[in-house]
Amino acid sequence: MGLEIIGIPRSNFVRTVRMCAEEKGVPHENIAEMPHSDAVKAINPQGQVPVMRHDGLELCESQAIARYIDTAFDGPPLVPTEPRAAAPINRWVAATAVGVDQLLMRNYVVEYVFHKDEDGQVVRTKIDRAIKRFPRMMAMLESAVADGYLGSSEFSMADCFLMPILNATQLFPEGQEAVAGSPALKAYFDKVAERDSFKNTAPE
Ligand SMILES: N[C@@H](CCC(=O)N[C@@H](CS)C(=O)NCC(=O)O)C(=O)O
Repeated sequence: MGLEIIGIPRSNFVRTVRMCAEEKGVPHENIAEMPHSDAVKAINPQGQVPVMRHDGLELCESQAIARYIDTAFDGPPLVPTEPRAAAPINRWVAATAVGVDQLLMRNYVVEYVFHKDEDGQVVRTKIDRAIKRFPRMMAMLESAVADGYLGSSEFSMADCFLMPILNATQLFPEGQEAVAGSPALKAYFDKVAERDSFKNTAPE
């Protein structure tokens, strides 16, 4: 059976693993399941997306899925094989999937999209706390992309984790302003956004 990536396309982590598949040239089917659907919980008891199915293997957790796609298929490596070259990529994959995602997605984008009061107004408590931490986050990312890509002078798996987050962050005013005010980060985003892997995984 071919590669199935299960989870709604607007999830940043679903887009990450789809970008990995695209970069490797691996055809895949995206099955747009919501988190906590029965189909997702059958693979991940925590109900989070993405989950993956391939040739009898079922897997959850975006970092595990990305590494499986990278190592199980032919195509350009998304993490260098040489340990010292791999080290910064692994560092930025982890930092992005945890700390960057927590601030920019969970405490900002997700609050804008899902946390509304009974009149349908966005509840800004967490958002207002999050945006105070934007300057330090943007400064960290600005210096991390100084060599052209995230922690590297070459495209890697780390970029597949960061790009969907940066894209979603810029859908809201403070996020757009923060990225626009970080020239290296904005130039990085605009450059990587030209890749087919990014374009072909855009949520409808
Ligand atoms: N550690 C998980 C996190 C995945 C995650 O947070 N997915 C979000 C969508 S982007 C989700 O399923 N949220 C629903 C929930 O946490 O209940 C991974 O890397 O796959």
